[in-house]
Amino acid sequence: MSGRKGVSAVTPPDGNSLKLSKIKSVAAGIPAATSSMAHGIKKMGLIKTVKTLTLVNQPEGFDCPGCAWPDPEHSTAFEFCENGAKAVADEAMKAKVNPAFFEKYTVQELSEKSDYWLNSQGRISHPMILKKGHDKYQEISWDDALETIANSINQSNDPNRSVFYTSGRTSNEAAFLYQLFARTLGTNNMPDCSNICHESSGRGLGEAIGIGKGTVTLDDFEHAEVIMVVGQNPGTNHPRMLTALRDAKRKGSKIIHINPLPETGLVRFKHPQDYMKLSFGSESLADMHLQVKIGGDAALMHGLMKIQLENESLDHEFIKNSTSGFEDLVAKITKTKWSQIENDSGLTKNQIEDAGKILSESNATIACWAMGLTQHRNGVAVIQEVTNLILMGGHIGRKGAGLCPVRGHSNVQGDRTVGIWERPSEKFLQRLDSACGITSPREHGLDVVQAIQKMREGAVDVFFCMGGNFISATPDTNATAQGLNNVKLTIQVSTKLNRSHLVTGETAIILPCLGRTEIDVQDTGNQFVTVENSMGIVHTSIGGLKPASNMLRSEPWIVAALADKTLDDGRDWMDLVSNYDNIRDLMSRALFGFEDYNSRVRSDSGFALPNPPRDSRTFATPDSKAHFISHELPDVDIPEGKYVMMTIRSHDQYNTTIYDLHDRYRGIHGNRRVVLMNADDMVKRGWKTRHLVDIVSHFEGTERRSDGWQVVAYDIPRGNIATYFPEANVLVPLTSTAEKSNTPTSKWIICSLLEPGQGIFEEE
Ligand SMILES: Nc1nc2c(c(=O)[nH]1)N[C@H]1C(S)=C(S)[C@@H](COP(=O)(O)OP(=O)(O)OC[C@H]3O[C@@H](n4cnc5c(=O)[nH]c(N)nc54)[C@H](O)[C@@H]3O)O[C@H]1N2
Ligand SMILES: Nc1nc2c(c(=O)[nH]1)N[C@H]1C(S)=C(S)[C@@H](COP(=O)(O)OP(=O)(O)OC[C@H]3O[C@@H](n4cnc5c(=O)[nH]c(N)nc54)[C@H](O)[C@@H]3O)O[C@H]1N2
Ligand SMILES: [Mo]
Repeated sequence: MSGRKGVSAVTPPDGNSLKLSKIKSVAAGIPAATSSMAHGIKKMGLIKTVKTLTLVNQPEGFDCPGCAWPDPEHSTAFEFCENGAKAVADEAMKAKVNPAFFEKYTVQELSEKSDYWLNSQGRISHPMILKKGHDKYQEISWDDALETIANSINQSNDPNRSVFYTSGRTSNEAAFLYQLFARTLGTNNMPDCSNICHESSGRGLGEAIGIGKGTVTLDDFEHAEVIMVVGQNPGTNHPRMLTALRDAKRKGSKIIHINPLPETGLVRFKHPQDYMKLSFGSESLADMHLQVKIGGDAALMHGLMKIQLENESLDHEFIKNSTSGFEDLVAKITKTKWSQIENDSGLTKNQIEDAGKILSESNATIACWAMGLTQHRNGVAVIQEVTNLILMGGHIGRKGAGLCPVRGHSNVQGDRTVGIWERPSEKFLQRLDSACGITSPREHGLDVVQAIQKMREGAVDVFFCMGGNFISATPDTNATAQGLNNVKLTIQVSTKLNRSHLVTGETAIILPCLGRTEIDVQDTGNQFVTVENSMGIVHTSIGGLKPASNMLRSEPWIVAALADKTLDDGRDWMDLVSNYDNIRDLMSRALFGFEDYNSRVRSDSGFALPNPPRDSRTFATPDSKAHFISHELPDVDIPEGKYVMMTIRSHDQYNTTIYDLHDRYRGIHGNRRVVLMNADDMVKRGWKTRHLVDIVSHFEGTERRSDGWQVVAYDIPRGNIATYFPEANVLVPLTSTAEKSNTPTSKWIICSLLEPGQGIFEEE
């Protein structure tokens, strides 16, 4: 292992005085407006803030780099969202990380800074190289940087010793070129952030309904009678979804919130724009909060299905004609005992009956979910249980009804659609091959966890990251660092500084790229890119700001220039990227659903990709039916004296990017190293809020430790605790992953809480 001496892979503590206030009861409102303006002005200045915020999600503007929630027709004057505004300000900030900055600090010194500090230093302005044995980054020309990467890839005797990671902000055009490059080279090693995010949704839905995507559009929310929001915190992570929920609610829809925490966004909501109409009241959103225990959702779904069976609220015709597996499901559900349902979910039969009744009376139910379901050992299974509940009432391919995995990164869904996948289907590869004149490898590539394992074995020479922050986003930080240190060359295409620039292979390169907000000029003039939102709508994104530095290159250009240097495949890569219409023409031929791409995507609202369950209630499964897939309930018992921990996002972060040290809605300010804990559990240990503890995680006889966390009494079920990602990633075991999707179980980590310095064998 060749890690640079003293480089810290784990985020050092930041912030000091922890301030606490009450859990907020109203989301958004004036505090949201002032918070986003303040972030904007601090980072961009007033004039740029106003200009930038008026370009977000407009037909002639750029797609918000925040989340993948769709925009209503792309047309309101100003689709306001506090956290979208923060994401934009963060990208468009004025400060620069330039060669002089890198001259000032060694990599080891930078690694002692917090993630918050690293991100706030500004936009990376130049290509940089960290040479073998050196401790500082130096400037390098684009040509030399690309030449170095091309040589390393070619010196490696096996294309499978190169790995190409993607984070979900990459445009369709860049992602398509990137996968074409990897497959022409001869590898499917394309792990992406989906592997650690919604992979369980893709896998679960693919098996059940023949497409790994949701089946609703924004319009369906207006016609829904019931909306379930399961394992998701939209007030923070998808704030614009609250507008859809409010509008649905005004039309009479009921909202059921299923979450171990009473997340503020779902309690009351105040649309920031309403102030302009001099309307000051807030509106309540969730009609019911089911405070399920972490991991208790499968049991809850069994309970809800029992009620549907008892009430005969079934779509018999749909079940008979369009599905299979119903009898098996009924047998399983009937066998499940109420005592187990109550024990595992932490809810009473009465509570579940009340929710079940609301569902029984609905003609149109939507189920939404995010990481609270996917990042569990039974992530795939529990999503199939939600699907079973929706299917039995025929709530699919019907107005106002359907399944809605709410995606994270703004183009994570598009990246997968255009080929970023380590397990591509034969159908996809055949069309790609014939359109592009290549023979793609058929052997499956590595996902995120497998890539880390291969790096640890020394089986990876080149690790290329298209965006993201691999070291901080992945599990078991120290184990992953050992893997990265084993690689010969690591490359990061980035906008902002992060820990993945510091925890590297023998040699490391940073390639600075344009962000969504910036004007992209190629040989034939200004370009736009395209993205797909969470509901399968493909539309344009056009940057409007002057680039942060004239040394930045666009992601499509970077891929094309690298392919041009690496491959000898006869393709004119530079011509493809000289006008992105050329890339889209090739995509039209190579991808299903992208026919006439260039003309269709130019319409104001873009176009919808085919979605058989939604469009025609048909299912692209081997027997053309939707599948009820039933499962035994998982074991959710927590060993005596231990806790189960979920790692979640605060209101002031975007994944590993820390905007600030607060979590306003949850009433936590100034410090992120906190453990949210049930007050009765604290009394049992004799602890008060701010008590200092060390956390040890346990998995299959192994332990990981992280010291110095403050306990905070919180409204969370007994036996459950919550900490923030990425600080807590050091505790997530590398091989604790979901069955079938291999997604790390970031919401189910068995832990002990110890007195500072206490050994694990000294537990009482
Ligand atoms: N501002 C902002 N926006 C973002 C992001 C961001 O970091 N910041 N990240 C983006 C990305 S990539 C993603 S994937 C999404 C993530 O969006 P979310 O999934 O909303 O993000 P998390 O903070 O991981 O929240 C998980 C929620 O699930 C709940 N939960 C945890 N375990 C369980 C369980 O067992 N059962 C149930 N029912 N609930 C549970 C938690 O209490 C929490 O409310 O947001 C996207 N949007
Ligand atoms: N414990 C725990 N771990 C988790 C999760 C969790 O809930 N708990 N959530 C998981 C989830 S859902 C996800 S999606 C992953 C996220 O994993 P990643 O996508 O790998 O991480 P991000 O923090 O989103 O990446 C941030 C970096 O992306 C770069 N960047 C930003 N915009 C652009 C751009 O336009 N182009 C390029 N090239 N780079 C850009 C910046 O340099 C920034 O520092 O983390 C996962 N990890
Ligand atoms: Mo995500």
